[in-house]
Amino acid sequence: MRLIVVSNRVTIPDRQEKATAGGLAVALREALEQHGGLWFGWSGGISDAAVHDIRQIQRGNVTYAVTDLSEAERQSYYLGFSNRALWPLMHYRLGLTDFQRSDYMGYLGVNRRFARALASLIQLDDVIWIHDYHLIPLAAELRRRGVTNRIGYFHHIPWPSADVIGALPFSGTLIRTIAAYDLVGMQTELDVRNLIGGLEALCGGRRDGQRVRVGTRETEVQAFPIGIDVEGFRRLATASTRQAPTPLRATRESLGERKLVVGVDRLDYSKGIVQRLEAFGEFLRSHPEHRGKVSLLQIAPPSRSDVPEYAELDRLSDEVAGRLNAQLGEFDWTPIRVVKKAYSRNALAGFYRRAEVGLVTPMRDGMNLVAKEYVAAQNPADPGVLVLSRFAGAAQQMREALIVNPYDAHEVADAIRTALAMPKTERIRRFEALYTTIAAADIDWWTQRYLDALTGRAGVPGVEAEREKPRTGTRRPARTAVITKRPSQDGKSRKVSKESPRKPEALAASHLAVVRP
Ligand code: ADQ
Repeated sequence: MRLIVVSNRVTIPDRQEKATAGGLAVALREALEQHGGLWFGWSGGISDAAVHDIRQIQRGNVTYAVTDLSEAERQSYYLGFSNRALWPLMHYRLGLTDFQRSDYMGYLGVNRRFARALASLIQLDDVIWIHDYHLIPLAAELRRRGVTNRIGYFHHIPWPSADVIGALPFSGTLIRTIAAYDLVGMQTELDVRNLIGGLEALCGGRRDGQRVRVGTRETEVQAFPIGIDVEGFRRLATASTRQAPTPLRATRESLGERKLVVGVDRLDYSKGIVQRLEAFGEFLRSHPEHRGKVSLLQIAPPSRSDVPEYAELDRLSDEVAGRLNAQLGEFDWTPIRVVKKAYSRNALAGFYRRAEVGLVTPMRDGMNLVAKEYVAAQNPADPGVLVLSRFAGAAQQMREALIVNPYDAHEVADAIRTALAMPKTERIRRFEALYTTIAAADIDWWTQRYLDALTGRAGVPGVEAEREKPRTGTRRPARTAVITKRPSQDGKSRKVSKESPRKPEALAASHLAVVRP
């Protein structure tokens, strides 16, 4: 079997990239290396000759096949339909959803062009794994060209109910194309239910357990909550205490004894950054004893700045932080620091570890990897506390976080106070439970479980048992919940064999429940 991964953006690895790439990019690359494969998508570049030009670059046994977009395609497919219609709609923000017919046509056009190019590269035994909302109709376009291979889709962001999706013009036609996939992966059980409900309500689909029949096609919809490279992140964070990257050293020096609350997000309205700043202001107003003793560091690199809503958010976050600092700050204490740049993964790991509170309060999020990174980075002997929005997919797994409603500034403010005052034994208890959960369902577990389901290997006798054995020569041994790693109080991790209290499969079932530019 050869694996083909398709995603909106493809980054071709160079020597440096390994250190900066996110867990998902690395995990997908490893899956491709394991099977030999092809990664197809947009190069990130713009050129007028886009229509004909597919560049293939070989790295080991992985081929990267990329194409540029024309400026018109970038405007309609990427900035327009993907990021001004689908993104807000999928995040339950109907008011921000801007539908233009010409954008939708551009979106369909790019999917058609990708399908034409990809179809010529597909071999008989290839398994194709398509990622995210930019590419929903891609499988249908491939089927029209006679591709009969197994094709899977993973949807990284939330999927709202039929009522919300139904507001999008042509939503029935678009969603119907989902049925061209053999397997559709969602982050949570709520997303699964919403998608199946949408297929029933808008496309006349008929449900049979986890399978839905639409017309002549049948597709399977399942939750696969995405994880991170927990062990790798833990190692980065531990290393940061010995050898701190420069930004971290400077932050430590300027903070002194002060406590730190940290937020890390792309600058995106779905992440609730402005609401979080206001909640921190509320915390300082209602608990004045903390003034001068704690600061919020919000790291928020701008993304999609060409979309007006993002430019407005950029302005608003500066304004709110400036106002709160002016109202509440002292000559020797700045309550809120907003830093709008990207950091290396080791610097991020170090910031997380230094912070007594991780503030992850999106208004809506498919999963939210920052919540998992924050936990992975903690010192097991003296961990910080995660405050987590109930509207992040991660909240379905990470029950021992302080779960909050991000729309309620008072509730978030109270949670910050509770987190800062939490006794060490309680912090350790919560941390250990959270760490066990995220280590059991890490990024390798996710990739393997999805590919097993897509290739039909899931449930085949012997496959599970084989996966429980540590695989020699790989980065991380645990594929299932049964064997996992737990950090000991000395900061080193040791392997624990146990009957997991929460097998990931059970987690996914029990919940109502590619780093992108
Ligand atoms: P995103 O919306 O990009 O992903 P998220 O899950 O939070 O959101 O992942 C962001 C990643 O970017 C994290 O790994 C984080 O460390 C990194 N990052 C953020 N700020 C950074 C900075 N300043 N410097 C360096 N790195 C930074 C989408 C969905 C999510 C889903 C993921 C994966 O919106 O809900 O969890 O896909 O499926």
